[in-house]
Amino acid sequence: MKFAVFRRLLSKLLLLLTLTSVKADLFTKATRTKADERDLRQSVFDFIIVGGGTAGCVLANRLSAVSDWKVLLVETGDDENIDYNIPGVPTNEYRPILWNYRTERNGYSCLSRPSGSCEVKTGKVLGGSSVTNDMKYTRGSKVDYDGWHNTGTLASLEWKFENLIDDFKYSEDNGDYDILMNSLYHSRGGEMHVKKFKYTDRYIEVFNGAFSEMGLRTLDINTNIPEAVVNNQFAMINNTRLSTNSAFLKPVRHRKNLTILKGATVTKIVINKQENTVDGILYEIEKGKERPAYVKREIILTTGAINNVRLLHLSGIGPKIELKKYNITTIKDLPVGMNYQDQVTTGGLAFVMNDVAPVTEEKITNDFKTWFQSRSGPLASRGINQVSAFLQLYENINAPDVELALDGNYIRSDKYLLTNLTVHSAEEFNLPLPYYNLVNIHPILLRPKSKGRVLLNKRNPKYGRPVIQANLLKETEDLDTLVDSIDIALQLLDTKEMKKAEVKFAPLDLFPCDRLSNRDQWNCIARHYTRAMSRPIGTCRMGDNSTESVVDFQLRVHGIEGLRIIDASVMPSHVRGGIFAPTLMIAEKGAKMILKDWKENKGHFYNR
Ligand SMILES: Cc1cc2nc3c(=O)[nH]c(=O)nc-3n(C[C@H](O)[C@H](O)[C@H](O)COP(=O)(O)OP(=O)(O)OC[C@H]3O[C@@H](n4cnc5c(N)ncnc54)[C@H](O)[C@@H]3O)c2cc1C
Ligand SMILES: *[C@@H]1O[C@H](CO)[C@@H](O)[C@H](O)[C@H]1NC(C)=O
Ligand SMILES: *[C@@H]1O[C@H](CO)[C@@H](O)[C@H](O)[C@H]1NC(C)=O
Ligand SMILES: *[C@@H]1O[C@H](CO)[C@@H](O)[C@H](O)[C@H]1NC(C)=O
Ligand SMILES: *[C@@H]1O[C@H](CO)[C@@H](O)[C@H](O)[C@H]1NC(C)=O
Ligand SMILES: CC(=O)N[C@H]1CO[C@H](CO)[C@@H](O)[C@@H]1O
Repeated sequence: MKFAVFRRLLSKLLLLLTLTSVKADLFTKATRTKADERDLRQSVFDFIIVGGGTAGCVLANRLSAVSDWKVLLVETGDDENIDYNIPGVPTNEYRPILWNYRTERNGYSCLSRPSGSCEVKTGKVLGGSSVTNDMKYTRGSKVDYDGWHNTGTLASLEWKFENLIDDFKYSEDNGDYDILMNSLYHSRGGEMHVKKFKYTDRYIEVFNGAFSEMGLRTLDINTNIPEAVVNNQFAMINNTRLSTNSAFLKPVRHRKNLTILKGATVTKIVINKQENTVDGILYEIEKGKERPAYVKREIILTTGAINNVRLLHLSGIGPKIELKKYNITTIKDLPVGMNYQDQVTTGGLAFVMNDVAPVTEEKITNDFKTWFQSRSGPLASRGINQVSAFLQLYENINAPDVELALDGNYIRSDKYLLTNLTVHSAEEFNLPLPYYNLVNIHPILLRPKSKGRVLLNKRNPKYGRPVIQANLLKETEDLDTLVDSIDIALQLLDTKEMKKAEVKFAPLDLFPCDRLSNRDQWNCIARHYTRAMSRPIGTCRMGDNSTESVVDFQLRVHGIEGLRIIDASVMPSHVRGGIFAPTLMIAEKGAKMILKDWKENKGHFYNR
């Protein structure tokens, strides 16, 4: 079996996906009648949700449950396709359903990545990044949330961990009994089903065993513990990816009070300058043709930490000096785009498995058939991705600093060419995840200190890619933590489990770091082969006042009435895990705040 055949197979799959999404697009356009559009123009919505991503789909469900509220959801992307829901297929590679952004070149990180910058890819499809992410369900640690709380600000008490557990549990439907036993943290009956994969393979056992041998216990990382080897739980049902679109939106699409507009990009939030209230939005289905939609109560922005910045700046909400450069009149001077943070990792650390049987095209085709017919087989798994180790490197707090995340990849079997294998080709997926003979160990820095910012595109502010000055690894402390964790990862090779299974260090081509040794070499590798995790936060952070934050602790934009931001961008700092589950929690909490405000304070703060 030749390498080229595998690539062809994967690109065939990609092409198939592209074609189906194009078809879906044509179909929606053809069936969207003139009458629908007139309806849209003539109606005034109680709520407009901008962005149908991870948080947006949850909010659309919760708000449209109130029968006298009319809700509009606007999403740039199109419908989700069943092909995106095969657990073994990495959707984070499907360009048609991604915002393909890059960080700015900075001279100290991402140095050997194309054009000296790192990719940042988030989802552009109904369900957003919950369709393109790794599906892992991790919540982070108590200290992270407690750190969002400001002593002295009563409203921020809501964000202490003890006051968030119920918001996590509200949407949870946990399918693993060993995990459910801890009922302080877990529950059943919500829309978001999470579960471990049943399917396992030899190397999942080997890595689990090796981490255990190193002293890590197998525990549920969502119970506020500092260290563990984790058999991950994933957002899935019946061995099928469960995005927030599938879990929250699809079941309520029939609601008459809910209008979903796909393939439409919001280009402006229209603000009444005299009263600092929102009138509505402008959106485009075809480039350059703006159409309005009007709102009575609130607009809720959920386009994520990068796209929120573009939209707010274009609408006159942002740092005055920045907006002035584009001749945009500032309506409210706020630090929108500042405080950008992303988790970070590095390529270059990989292990090889020498006795993996060659994978044939026939086998893969049969495995696809099996998955479609019975939702089982290897594609009903995420391969080695199912195992992670959370490590506490320093003793100051009771929480992990690094997650060692494992990514499997298949390299053609004449493996002795490995010395010439670049970091890039070691990381590029050739086959679905369950087929692998190389494992990249990605040490993820969970609480990066480095901060950056997002700005409008200089030449094309409206349609161009936002400028992401991510400043990854700017703080040397970040680099030190990453490299410290690599030392621990390398100890894996000394375990009996790894030796017995003949797992070896993969000598990748690490130019220009190949001449260095030890710590100097890993420092060099991390600066050259940096990877952004694409878990951006912070650009619309919550806080006390408009000098330091964009929204208050009720997620209302400072100084603009009727505008809230409810997604990952409001997080002031990272939590020690992924941000999918935290974003769900933020959406639940935000929805509760909206319901409460309109019930109790009607006729007071918001009534116009
Ligand atoms: C490759 C990858 C793997 C990840 N893996 C994990 C993981 O395993 N576990 C985990 O916890 N986290 C993971 N994450 C992170 C996590 O999934 C996301 O950060 C989180 O889901 C973000 O949610 P959000 O609601 O803020 O934004 P999104 O889900 O990205 O939603 C934003 C939505 O707004 C739409 N939109 C943008 N601009 C406009 C506009 N102008 N008009 C209309 N619509 C617009 C977008 O198309 C998108 O649908 C991963 C992220 C990536 C990219
Ligand atoms: C802003 O306006 C000034 C004066 O009208 C003009 O010279 C300048 O080119 C404009 N800049 C942009 C980015 O449009
Ligand atoms: C799981 O999916 C398979 C294949 O579509 C289907 O036959 C089966 O009924 C599903 N099971 C559940 C519990 O939904
Ligand atoms: C590796 O690459 C070098 C330079 O490109 C080449 O000379 C060498 O033959 C290659 N090694 C193998 C084993 O292919
Ligand atoms: C704004 O809030 C921050 C954080 O609470 C505080 O340090 C700062 O002094 C406040 N600034 C003003 C002008 O109130
Ligand atoms: C404003 C509006 O359209 N309200 C309708 C919402 O849906 C309920 C029941 O589906 C109708 O009774 C309302 O008229």
